[in-house]
Amino acid sequence: MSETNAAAEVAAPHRYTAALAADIEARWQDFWDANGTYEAPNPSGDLAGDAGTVARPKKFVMDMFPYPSGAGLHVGHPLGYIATDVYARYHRMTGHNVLHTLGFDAFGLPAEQYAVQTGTHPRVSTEANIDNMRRQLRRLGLGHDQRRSFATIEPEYYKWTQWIFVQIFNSWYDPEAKKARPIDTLAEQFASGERATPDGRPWGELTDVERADVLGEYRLAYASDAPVNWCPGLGTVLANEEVTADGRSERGNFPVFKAKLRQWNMRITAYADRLLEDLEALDWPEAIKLQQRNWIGRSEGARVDFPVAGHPDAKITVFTTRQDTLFGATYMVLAPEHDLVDAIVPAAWPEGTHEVWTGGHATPAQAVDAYRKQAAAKSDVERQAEVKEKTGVFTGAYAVNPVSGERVPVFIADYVLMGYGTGAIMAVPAHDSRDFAFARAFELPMRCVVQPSDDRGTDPSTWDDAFASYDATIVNSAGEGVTLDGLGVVEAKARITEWLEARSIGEGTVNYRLRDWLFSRQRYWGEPFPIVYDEDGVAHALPESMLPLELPEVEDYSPRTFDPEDADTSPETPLSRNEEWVNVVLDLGDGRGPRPYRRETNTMPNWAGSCWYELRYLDPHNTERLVDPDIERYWMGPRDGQPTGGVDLYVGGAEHAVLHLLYARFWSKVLYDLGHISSAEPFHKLYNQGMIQAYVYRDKRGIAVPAAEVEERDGAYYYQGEKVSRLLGKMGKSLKNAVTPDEICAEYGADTLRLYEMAMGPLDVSRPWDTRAVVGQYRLLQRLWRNVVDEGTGEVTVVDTEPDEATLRALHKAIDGVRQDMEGLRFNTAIAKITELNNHVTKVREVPRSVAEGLVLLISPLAPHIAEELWRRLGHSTSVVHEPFPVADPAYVVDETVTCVVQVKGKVKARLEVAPSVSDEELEALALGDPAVVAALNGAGIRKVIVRAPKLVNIVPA
Ligand code: ANZ
Repeated sequence: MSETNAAAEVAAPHRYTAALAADIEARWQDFWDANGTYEAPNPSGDLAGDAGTVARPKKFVMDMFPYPSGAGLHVGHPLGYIATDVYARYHRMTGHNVLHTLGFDAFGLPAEQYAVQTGTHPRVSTEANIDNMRRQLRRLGLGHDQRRSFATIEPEYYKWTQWIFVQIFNSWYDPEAKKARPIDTLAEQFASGERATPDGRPWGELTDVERADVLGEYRLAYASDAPVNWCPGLGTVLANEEVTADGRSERGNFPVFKAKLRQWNMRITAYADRLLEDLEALDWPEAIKLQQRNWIGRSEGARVDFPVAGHPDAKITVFTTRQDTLFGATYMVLAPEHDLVDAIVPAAWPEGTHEVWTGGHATPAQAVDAYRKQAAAKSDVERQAEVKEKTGVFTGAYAVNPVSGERVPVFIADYVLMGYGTGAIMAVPAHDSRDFAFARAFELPMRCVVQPSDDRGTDPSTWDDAFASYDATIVNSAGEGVTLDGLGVVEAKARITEWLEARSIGEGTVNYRLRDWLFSRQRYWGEPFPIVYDEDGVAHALPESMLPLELPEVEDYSPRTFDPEDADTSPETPLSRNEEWVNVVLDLGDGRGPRPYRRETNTMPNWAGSCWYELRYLDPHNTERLVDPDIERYWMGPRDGQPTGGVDLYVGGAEHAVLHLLYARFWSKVLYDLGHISSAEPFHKLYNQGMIQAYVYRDKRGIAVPAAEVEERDGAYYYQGEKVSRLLGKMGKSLKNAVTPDEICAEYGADTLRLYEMAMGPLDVSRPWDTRAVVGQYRLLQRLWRNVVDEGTGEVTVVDTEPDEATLRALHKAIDGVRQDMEGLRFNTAIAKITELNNHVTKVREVPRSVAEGLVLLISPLAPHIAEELWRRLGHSTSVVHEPFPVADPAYVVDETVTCVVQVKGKVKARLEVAPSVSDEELEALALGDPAVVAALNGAGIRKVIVRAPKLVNIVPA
């Protein structure tokens, strides 16, 4: 402590200092815990409570829950948590039953990687991290209902994650009902003959294995052999959403390869249309909705069959969004992995094959083989990149354009992806840029079938690029039985689709970019699948009585050591090493009695636990059900303005746009369809907070140096005497610029930190952290304190008098403004208004009690500890948390009045006090009604009234 500080403390022992703040904050945090201040009652069950509170309108305010990292929190993390806390507190004070809590998303790779390095069980390190985070969060004074907090790694929680998996496994999507239904209903359809089996045999004649295979084609959770993203570096497969644009793992930046592996998938594609449609009713940022729409990527087009010349049984089915350009299809491309390729490749190059088509290979088979190897090394993203150099090779086969009858060569090329559409395209080089580039490189013919709207003419060989437009007319498209010439694109698409359908060689279809969700990971630290395989390899779900299936102990958590760069390695799961756990004899209660089974040894991806956690907050201790239906309906059910139901405010980062937010919506819809919940959407209102950024200082070698030790001199920055560069970046341990909330709380108190974070700028905008600026909010709290408490004696100084007019106006304007800002999550402007009021009060010699109390109530959602303390000192015995938020008196909310002069025949007859915003009409009416003016006119008529609102009215009598 400096000498001046020490002197000040002697003179002002009751000043609001960091030490006093620490004392106040610890005391009130204990009080809140002891009194269950933030406990929100449920309408029934073990958390049932005060009926009056339950009868209030509900508000469910939620954060995206954190992963408990070993590094703990830095000041960037709680930005959203503080914002939701302020919002929740405001709503508690405006008559709502507010559910606000925070759990931990605690399965995941970092704890497992740490375990591999140190041998510490992931549970041990994860629990220690959770304890540390809980301590850090508690220090911030967040008003969480602690009874509802949990971590996804608790067996009591993941029992229900597994249970949901079983529900998904045991259901199928009925396209007629447009919803998920129990798989038994499908089996009944097969059994009754209402639905034909794939090979037409009666259901009763199928073996158990055959039936299981048939149903597996429909289940919403299913295992399949498919090309997946295999990441040897992480020893696991990854979902598309977890692979970066450069084809590497989002986590760890390892190369990702395509490999065919048997994996569990979730049939999210069945919900593509509903996931799109229901976006409309959600109160979400447009940018996130757009990302989801693009990710789902709905395209309307057609499938068209092209016969293969010389192979009467083979046909190539393409997906196109531009069937109107069918006459312009001059070649075809199959994805290199396409199943048909091997069947159509001839033994030798056909007569007259163009040299550039062969890639210099002696036979088509050699060319195809070499090209496939080359393509396998690239990721889908690389393959789709807008590179000018298009590569590919001729298969030696020809197909027939069904509308023109023309023979068109069939190529393989990596710009056609196996995982999209049918993995085959008709190429229309005149009207598609990729096809244009390819046709140029391979000297393929082009035909213009869409009239260019510019002056390039209709000979594509003279063009620089394809002419791609939807707003144009079709030309050169007349064939047998159908002509498209003169039609617009939309009509042409309809006409040709009809023609194709009439001949059964094509049909209109909708295609989605969205793929099914790859749901298994070859890792240890995740939920075990509640699945066992019988001796025939048929998968069975465990009955509910066997859940939770707890994660077993293993000797070694690490994935088998792989060469991270080698695509030919294959995964080995840690769980598979525990033979005793894997091989079991169970009676599944299905009438088959005890039998030997093998357990599934993959684990669920770390997204699973966050797909439904909002539901568990509602009824966290329920051992009988996922959530009690009455409790679920109370907090989540649809209501006016929220037709699909859901959480009232969900705050988190925009990076979850297509991962967590899409997966959680999908699980909600399945649970909704199966009748387990009443809300078809998990999150009604979504808000993305900005990021707290921090300066990163780097030395000459580009290495980050500790930001706290950098000195500024004359606008330049120095670390240990050496000049360093400064750039705004992320905050974090690795950039050596992390500031922890613990440091700021120690230096100023949690209330100051909360105010500073909320005052930094609009919540959705990223902002740079500046430790030196924090003191500004500290001073605000010191002035607030002084407005109520004598720093010397500690006595409360407020007086029981009525405030003057100016103070009343300042108070009610602040109340009015703060209310609006709180509703709109504009906490920065709310703080500005409170500061203005506080400054006004500072100038008042004796502060009236009503004004001091108003100020305390206004600031209490933002700075709850000091507010509780002052409220108590002002003589109240109850917590400020449940006090009603002040309501503005409209009479004082209008701005100060201005004086309007009213003249009759040029002479001043009256002065009116009016609002500055008064309209001409209002002012004229007021002036003409004024008694002095009426007297001056003395019954004379009026010739003219000149109004210059708000200052002047001039009346000219007749
Ligand atoms: C002929 C055509 C003519 C096409 C034209 C476009 C323009 P979206 O809108 O994204 O759905 N395509 C189809 N399957 C493909 C695959 N597996 N890999 C790469 N490209 C594929 O795109 C649909 C269009 O992308 C389809 O329509 C097809 O090219 C191509 F003037 O067919 B089009």
